[in-house]
Order: sequence, then C-alpha cells, then structure tokens
Amino acid sequence: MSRRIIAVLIAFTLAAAALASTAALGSGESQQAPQAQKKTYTFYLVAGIASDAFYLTMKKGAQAAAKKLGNVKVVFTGSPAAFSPNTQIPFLNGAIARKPDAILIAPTDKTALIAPIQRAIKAGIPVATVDTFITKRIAFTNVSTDNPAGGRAAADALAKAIDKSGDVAAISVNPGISTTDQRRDGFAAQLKKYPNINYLGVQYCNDDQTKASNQTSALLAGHPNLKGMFAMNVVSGNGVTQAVTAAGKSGKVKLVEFDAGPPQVQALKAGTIDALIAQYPYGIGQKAVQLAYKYVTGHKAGIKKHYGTGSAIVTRANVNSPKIKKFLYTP
Ligand code: T6T
Repeated sequence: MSRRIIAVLIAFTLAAAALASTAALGSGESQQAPQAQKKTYTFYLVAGIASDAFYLTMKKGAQAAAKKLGNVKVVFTGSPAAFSPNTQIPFLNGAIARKPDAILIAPTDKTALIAPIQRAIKAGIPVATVDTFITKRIAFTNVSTDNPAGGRAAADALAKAIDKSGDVAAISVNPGISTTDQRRDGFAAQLKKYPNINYLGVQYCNDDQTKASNQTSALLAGHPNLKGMFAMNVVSGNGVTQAVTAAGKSGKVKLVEFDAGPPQVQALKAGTIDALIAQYPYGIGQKAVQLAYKYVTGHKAGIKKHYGTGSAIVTRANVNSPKIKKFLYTP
C-alpha cells in the first residue's frame, strides 16, 4: 500500500472517530442538559362511600382525565362501608395529612363537612366538591347532576307509570345530604301537579339496603293500594327492588329509581323498574380533575362555581340505545 493511501486511510479513520465521539458527547449532553422536570400533581378523590357503583364509575372518569393530562395522579379513597360524616371525615383527614395538590370530595352531609373541608383549605389545599355540596361556598367549584330536576323527572315518570292516580311512597338515604334532599324536594313539589296521587312521604334507610328492603316490605303490607315508589339512590333502590320482587309485586308496584348501577339496569330490563334517573358519574370525575388541574396550574380565572354534567331518563325503550350508554354505571 502506498504511503499516500495509508495517509488517506489514517486521516479518514481519525475523522470518523472524531465524528463518533462528537455524536456520543452530543447525546450525553442532551441527557444531562438541565431540563424543567414536569411536576406530578396528586389529587385525592374522597368518595361518599367507596364501594358504591356511582363513585367507582366517577373514579374511572377521574383516572381517565388524569391519564390524558399525563402528570396527574388520582388517589381514590373513602369509607368502604357507610355513607356518613363519621366514617368519611377520617378519610378526608388522612388525605389532608398527605398534603395533596387538591382534594375532590363528595361531602356526605351539607353542614357536618364544612369544618373539615375548611381545615383542608386552611392547610393550603384547594377543594372541589363532586356530586354533593356543602352549604358554605368555600369549595372552588362543584360538579354535579341537576338533582332538583332529577327529582321532578322522577315524579313525572312515576305519575306516568301509575296513570296519575294512587298511593306512592319514597325511600331516601338520610336528611342533610344535598343531592338526595334536592331529589326529595323536587319529587314532592312535582307530585303536587297530580291531584289524584296520594304521597305517603319519604323514609330514610341510612344507605342500608336491608333497611330499605324492610321499609318497603312494611309499606307493601300496610298500604295495599300502594301503586308506586321512588328510590333516591343506588342502595335504597336495590333494597326497594329486592322487597318488591320478594313480595311478587314486580311490575305491579311501579318503581322509579335514581342512578343506574348494574343491578338497577338489570331490574329495569326485567320489568321490575319502570324508569331510572341516571347520572353521569364518569363525567363528574373527568370534569373535576380537569378543573382541579386548571386551578393548580395557575388558570383559576374563569372557573365557575358550578358545572352540570347531565342526566338521562332510562327506560326499557331506550336502555340499549347508544346515546344512553354513557349514563349506565361501570364500577
Ligand atoms: O346517588 C348517588 C349520589 O349522587 C348520592 O349523592 C349518594 O348516593 C349515590 O352515590 C348512589 O348510591
């Protein structure tokens, strides 16, 4: 090989090595370059009761929104066994102790949760209420169904099912819960438009299915002319359905229930329930996370005090239609 060729080969090898080292350096440099680390925001979602199909569906919506945002983590928490301030407040306090970036909570009572929520806000944690609300407007927003309208729709659906005449009764959770109080009041107000309907009033089951079932059995036994019932949430609904079915009155005593948990949808399809006032819990969770993200990333301006997420009256005629699908709970 001539000296010239050797010299050219050496020059070529050196140039290639230099290029390779530059490339290596370049990639190393870009890895080490001081990059603004994207903060991960943690939002606690404190359910009214963590075992309920409604809140489990809300959790899914919240997690989907967090995933889409990319830098949000949702921690779902709440009492697994009871819908009450006494069982919920320890879970809220637990969330406050972890100092999350925001708390989204479904307060189990309009007034009992004011002071505990105030503590969170004093600790610098912004709070949004989801589904239910408290009477003091300290949460930066509330995302919910239009519950008074839902109660009125339930009255119209029940009136239609019983041909606008006869005795009707209702089962709710406890007095003092914003959502079910509004459903109860909307229902009672709307029933006044039907002069031939005799309203026997509301009983409270403490979100206990067995209690709701026993209350219904007693109503069926004591009021042979009972034509229809309105159950104001998932658990009271499951209890009412259970008792009416056990009494062999399925389809004879007409039922309208709030919510659309899987057993309720099944009972609707089977003919035991006539109509469900279904909420959109997935959308509530989704919207609340989007709003909390706006709030904590410096875009507070323009966030409204309330957002409605819609509802649907589900009947056997429309239960399988595509536009109803999003209202059926998927715990
Ligand atoms: O109806 C929902 C919710 O809107 C209400 O506040 C409490 O009960 C449910 O969770 C259903 O069981």
